[in-house]
This record gives sequence, C-alpha cells and structure tokens, in this order.
Amino acid sequence: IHCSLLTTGARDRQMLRLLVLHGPNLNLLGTREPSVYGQMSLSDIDKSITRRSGELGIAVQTKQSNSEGELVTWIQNARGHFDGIIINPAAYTHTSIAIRDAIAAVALPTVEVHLSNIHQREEFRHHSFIAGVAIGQIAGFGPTGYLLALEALTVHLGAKRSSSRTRADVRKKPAASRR
Ligand code: CA2
Repeated sequence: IHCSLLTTGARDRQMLRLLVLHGPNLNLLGTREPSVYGQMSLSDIDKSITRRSGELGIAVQTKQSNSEGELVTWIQNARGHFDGIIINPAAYTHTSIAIRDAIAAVALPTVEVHLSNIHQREEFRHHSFIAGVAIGQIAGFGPTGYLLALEALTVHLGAKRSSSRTRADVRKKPAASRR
C-alpha cells in the first residue's frame, strides 16, 4: 500500500521513481563485521538514500529481504511502478540466476551496488550473475555507493527521457517544417 501511494504521488508529479533493494544479511549492518562493512546501520543508509533522493527530486522506496524469492517478486512487481532499480544482491550476487532473470525480464535500468570491493576479496566474490544485466556496477565505496547509484541512474534516466522527448517532438512536427 505504501509502495503504490508513493509511486502514484510521484507519477502525478512526473518524478523519477527508483526502487532500492538490499539482499540477505544486510539487515545486520552496523552490528557485526564493521571492518568489512562499516559502522552504519541499514536504517542509517536508507535515511541517507532518502535524503539524497529528496535533493535530486526523485522518489525512492527502500526494501530489504533475506529471501531470494521475495527479491525476485519485488523485481517483477517493479514494472509499471518504478523507472529503475538499485540493488545490492549481497551473497545472491554470486549465486542467483533467478535474480538475474527477473532483472532481465522487467527490463528496468538497474545499478548493482556493493559496499565492499568484491574484486579485491575472495575469488568466489569476483563473479557477479547480476553485472551482465545491470547498466553498471559500483563497488568499494561503502554506503556512498548507493548515493552514487542514485546519481548515475538519475542521469541515465534523464538522458533517456530527454532523448525520447526529442524523438516525440520530431515526430509531432509537420513534415513540411521538418525539412
Ligand atoms: O559488499 C557488499 O555489499 C556485498 O554485497 C555484501 C555481501 C557479500 O556476500 C557480497 O559478496 C558483497 C554480504 C552482506 C552481509 O552483510 C553483513 C553485514 C554485517 C554483518 C555481517 C554481514
């Protein structure tokens, strides 16, 4: 209910609507392994995402799940409610063809975020099933990565929007004045 209210209001105001998804164990942030994942709790991170999105004039919804199936369902349901997705799939990054297929199926521009630099860590973290269907990946910047992703997706969608407006303008112009 909250989700549809947020997106309806945003749609009325023609705002970009982004869905931010956090995968398994990220609810533990700030409580354990601060040397790897930092001191910030997930709710602190979500607050900073919400603050930045306000500055950017976009609407965001943030959600966390420990369940692969729930993440898949949220991605599937994003179609028609959101313009893009930011996801930290956590350990599912390295295992989940289901999440990859869901992102490919909804065809919403998606940015993959990791707090740590997965390429600097154990070999098994170097491969991402998500990267091939994402417009880009941000890793190693801690919670700032989410803010960079907001910015990147806003620019990406803004460019897409203005180029489709340009194409519409070209189409609307009478043939005579187009020459
Ligand atoms: O660096 C990231 O953001 C990761 O997606 C985090 C995942 C890990 O499996 C990926 O390889 C990289 C793990 C999230 C677990 O988060 C915890 C937070 C606090 C305490 C324990 C785990």
